[in-house]
Amino acid sequence: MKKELNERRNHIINAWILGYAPSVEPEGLADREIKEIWLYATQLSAAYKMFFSWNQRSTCYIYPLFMMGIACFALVNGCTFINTDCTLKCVCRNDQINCNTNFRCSPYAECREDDGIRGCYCNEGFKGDGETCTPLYRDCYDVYEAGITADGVYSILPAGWPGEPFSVLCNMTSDGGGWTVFQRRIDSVTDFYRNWASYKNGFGSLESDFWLGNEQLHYLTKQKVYQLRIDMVTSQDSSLLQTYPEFAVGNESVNYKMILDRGNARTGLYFNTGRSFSTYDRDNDRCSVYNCAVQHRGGWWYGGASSWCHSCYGSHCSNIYVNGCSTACTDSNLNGDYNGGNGQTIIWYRNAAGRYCSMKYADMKIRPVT
Ligand SMILES: [Ca+2]
Repeated sequence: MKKELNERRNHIINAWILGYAPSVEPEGLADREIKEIWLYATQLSAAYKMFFSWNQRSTCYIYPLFMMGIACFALVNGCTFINTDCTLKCVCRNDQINCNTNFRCSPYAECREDDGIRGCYCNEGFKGDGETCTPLYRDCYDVYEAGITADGVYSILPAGWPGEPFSVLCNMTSDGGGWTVFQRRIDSVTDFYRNWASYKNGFGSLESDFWLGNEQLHYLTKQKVYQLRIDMVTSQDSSLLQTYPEFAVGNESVNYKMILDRGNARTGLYFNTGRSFSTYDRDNDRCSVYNCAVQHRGGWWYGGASSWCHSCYGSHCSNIYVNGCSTACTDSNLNGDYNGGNGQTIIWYRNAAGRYCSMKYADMKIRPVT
């Protein structure tokens, strides 16, 4: 019995040494030990083939050992090898091979051959050994600083962010680039009349309309001092630009309160500064009569001067109806209905004389103050 076992074992091992795994499980392998050897040899054979060629251009060398009936590779100089699909990594220490069959590439890495060496290589924008990859960038400005100057979607990980890296849209063209875009309106496809959780975590598509998420915005803006830039196009095709020297968003416990240095601008967000965020299911505005997010059809930092929030919101408040886009809680709301009616559309405060209504394009973006 012992002799027979050894013969089977040698058959398997010899097949493996020749560079191929026995493709069909040999008959009569009821014995648990032999079966394990076969499985092991199958797993290692791909690695063997690769390392045969690798060996020719490396100071490391390999040779088969037979220890306790199990064939293994030995490498010197602490070399490692990884099999074809990067599911097996073997390391040599003290002439002993230790193989990790649980080895896997990071979700942010690719299994490939690079310069003749197979392994896990972190995706662009990540760094690490391939098994663990962490993002290089905390915001789009980091991406820009790394020499990547094409507009597009990149993966970032803001400092302290508790979750996985997430994708952001980077604007690399406006005023030199490096802007992390957190809001955009292009068309009416995406509904912005959403609840608290939706605004908290973000919604929409980075390819078109979206809100990045209040959580993301909070973690982003607490990293550094950020400036805010808003580009818009009115329904009459006029381009508008508004910048603010400082912008930040608090955490959820303060209802994502917006902190803004309004600079000299008495337009746009002037009266929204310092206000909490509200949605139709979370009323944090200063109006006791109704929920401004319901009135204005979108999550926003509602609030204004103390005289705002008119209890007579409706047909009798002609004094607050300006330019056909009446509003009761806010001078500006870029998250209103794309094609909304009075008070419910995308509004931007222009000056004492009125507002821009039904903006056809808007985006909001931040960049560190340097
Ligand atoms: Ca209210």
